[in-house]
Amino acid sequence: MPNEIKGEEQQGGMSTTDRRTLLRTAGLAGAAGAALAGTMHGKFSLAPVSEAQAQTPISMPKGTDKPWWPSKWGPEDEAGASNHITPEKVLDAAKWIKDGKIYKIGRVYEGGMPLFGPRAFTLRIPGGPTGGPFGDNKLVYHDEFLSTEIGQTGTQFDGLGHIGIQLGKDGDKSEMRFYNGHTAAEISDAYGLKRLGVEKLKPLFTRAHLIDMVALKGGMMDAGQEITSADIKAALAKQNMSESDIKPGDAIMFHTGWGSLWMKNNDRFNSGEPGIGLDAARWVIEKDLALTAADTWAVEVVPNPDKSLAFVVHAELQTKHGIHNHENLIFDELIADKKYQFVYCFAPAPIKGATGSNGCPIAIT
Ligand code: UVW
Repeated sequence: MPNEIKGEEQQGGMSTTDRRTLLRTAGLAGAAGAALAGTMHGKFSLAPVSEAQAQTPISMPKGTDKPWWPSKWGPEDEAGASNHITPEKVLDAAKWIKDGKIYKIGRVYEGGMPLFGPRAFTLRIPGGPTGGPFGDNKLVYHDEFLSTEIGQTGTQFDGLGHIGIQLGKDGDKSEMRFYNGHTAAEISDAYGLKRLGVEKLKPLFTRAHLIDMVALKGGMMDAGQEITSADIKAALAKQNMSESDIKPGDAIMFHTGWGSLWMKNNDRFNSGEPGIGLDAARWVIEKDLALTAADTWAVEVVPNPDKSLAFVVHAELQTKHGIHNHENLIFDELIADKKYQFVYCFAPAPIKGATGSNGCPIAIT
């Protein structure tokens, strides 16, 4: 995150300087000396909104006007919008499976893929083969060693402990708040998050609506180009889909064309991206959706049209509403087959205390 981005090295094409400049600009404007005095909820037991609001002090960071906890899923909840996935929801989603075709909508993980800032992805297989031969049958085997931010590289599903908002002074972990008001002081640990780890999420199996922004705009969108709720409505109409068919707990996905730069022009891919802004985020919240996704590395527009804001859609959806986010997906085959509605299926890797998950999401039609 902003203050932790160090070094001038080039990672996956984008220099960390570029991203740091972007983030510092936003950080300066957003850190308006917010202080939240006396609103600490007890350890893991959260104050009701009314009490928290009553004690809310004068200033909050830009983009935040009031505390966002407890969540609609209860003050102890750590599963966020994955709670939408009930047996009824699964059965309803399954009605969309018509031809039984499965599309992989995740990228292949490999060295050379674009990475955010100084993140790394390094796979090694020592030996070759790693071990053996064993027994008279002379068995040999390979094991890999992987060094990476496992939930935050390549196709990545953001967990609820990933994004928080600093409400207090710099360095005050007791007022760095995450989903459901959990603080960095409570959850951060060098050996994995003590709360909000990705293992707490329920597997997702839900109806997904794919918005083809390339078709709507007539070509690949550009960095900094915002997808608005009006764009979503226009794309739905163009694709003969009805807005009223989008139900609570569904997923919305955006094909912007930006993914065509993947490993072809990592510099440009990393330099920013098209995506949803706060207007579309409010539409997602109003619809009570479970997940946003896109063929980009953040799903949201970067830079934000309001240059003082950084990853504000992440905070709005994930931190404040527990709505999940899946980044760096690939929709080319679905688009080619004109499949805009399908079942999205993904079980986050249950790595205790992890901030997100790698893995291969699938679309079933
Ligand atoms: C950040 O970590 C800021 O972004 P992302 O979730 O897109 O990796």
